[in-house]
Amino acid sequence: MNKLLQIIAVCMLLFNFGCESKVKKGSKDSEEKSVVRLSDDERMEWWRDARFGMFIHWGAYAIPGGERNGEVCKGGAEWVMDKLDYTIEDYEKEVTAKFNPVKFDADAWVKMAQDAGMKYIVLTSKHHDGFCLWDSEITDYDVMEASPFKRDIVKELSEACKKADMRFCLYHSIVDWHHPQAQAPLFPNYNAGQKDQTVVNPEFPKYYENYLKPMVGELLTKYDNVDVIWFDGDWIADYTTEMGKDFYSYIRSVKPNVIVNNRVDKGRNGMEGMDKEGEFAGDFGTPEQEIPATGIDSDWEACMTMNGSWGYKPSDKNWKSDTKLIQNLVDIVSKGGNFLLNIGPDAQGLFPQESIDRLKSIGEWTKANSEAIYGAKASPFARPEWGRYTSKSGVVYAHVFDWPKDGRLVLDASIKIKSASLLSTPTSELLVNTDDNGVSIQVPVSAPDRSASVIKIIVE
Ligand code: FHN
Repeated sequence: MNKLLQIIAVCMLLFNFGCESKVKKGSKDSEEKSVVRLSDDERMEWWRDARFGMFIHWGAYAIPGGERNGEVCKGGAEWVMDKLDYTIEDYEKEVTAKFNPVKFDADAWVKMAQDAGMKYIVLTSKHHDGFCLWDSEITDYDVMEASPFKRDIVKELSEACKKADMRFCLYHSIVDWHHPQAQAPLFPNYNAGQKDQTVVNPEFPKYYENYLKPMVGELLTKYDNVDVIWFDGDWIADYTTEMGKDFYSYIRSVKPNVIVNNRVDKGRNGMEGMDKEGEFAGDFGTPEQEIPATGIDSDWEACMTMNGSWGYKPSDKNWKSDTKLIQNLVDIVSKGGNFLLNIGPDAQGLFPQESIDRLKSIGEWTKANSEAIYGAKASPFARPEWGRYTSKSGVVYAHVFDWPKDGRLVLDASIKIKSASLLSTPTSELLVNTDDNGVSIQVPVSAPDRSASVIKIIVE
């Protein structure tokens, strides 16, 4: 009997049964080993097709909403710590220690993004105030230890995205006003390092190596569906191009197919969106609150607020109209970019009603016109006076913002039209006229859509 047991034991060892080092099917180890390193074009493919994403600026700064003792801060409310002169201790006590957004519902957020036609969500895991929205092993200044909320927000949103087949991405600030080795000692002007590039914290390299870098590693391993890391705060002199390049290759070594924005390095000219000439790390440019005048022959994403603030700021009533936001989306796609539209949820975890209303009407438009946006490319034709063109192979989409009063839509003469129809009613073909004055399409008297009516043109 003993002999039989010995033989079984030897066999088990030989065939690795029950051996701990064996990679179990479906385990994390096996996933890591089976990751195929995609080419850059393959890696960027989903992002290029997606065209439209939701930026979410959320943190404890939603509590003051840009106001302190009756004073309203200028600009974004997420800057309140710097703008309204909180000491670190005051901010911890008056802001983060009160963060308890009990109405936060990750599934509801994802649904609103999805209904609006957005294909990815970028959540602020840490903004410049340094407060972390996940359960971190690296710091106590997180939602679990420093706030009464004690729910891992990154985890809840990551899981909600997984369930809904929504791409999940994280914004992460290089600047940190709370960490003593970053810029914190500069109270009351935490942002001094942006204006004066001689202002540095000599300890910053330690913050980079022992805090910032492992933190992003933690996010990438703890939440396995992070598809983009969106950096910000690259402008301080403490952060160097060597760090940027090291950071980029570290991130790709942890997760080979993740996409990283250009603010991981120091390629931008000041606060400009696109990189200057040179060798810089990063996969896409980041124009902010602006749309480039013309198309750009590289990947880019314009991020924009709906009012003037990234973080929740109830005093800011300067909301862009739904038409403006829809036309911005079209404008951006017609120039080959992506649109990352921001929401600043309130201190309870709810989207502002003004944002909800806009998301709803954007969603109605994207649903009806999805074909002309997702996977669409920049137009090869000059920008028409009445709107924009987007294109796909063999098709040009005319997005008409200003509907012609005479019922005659004049097109670029170089478009060789096979047929044209309204995207909303594809069965009724529109009459095409080609004469000495160029090419035009006969359109109905009134615009089918008040924001942008789309005409699908099959080309030769
Ligand atoms: O300072 C931030 C700002 O608060 C916000 O996060 C935007 C989003 O792109 N970026 C910074 C300024 O460039």
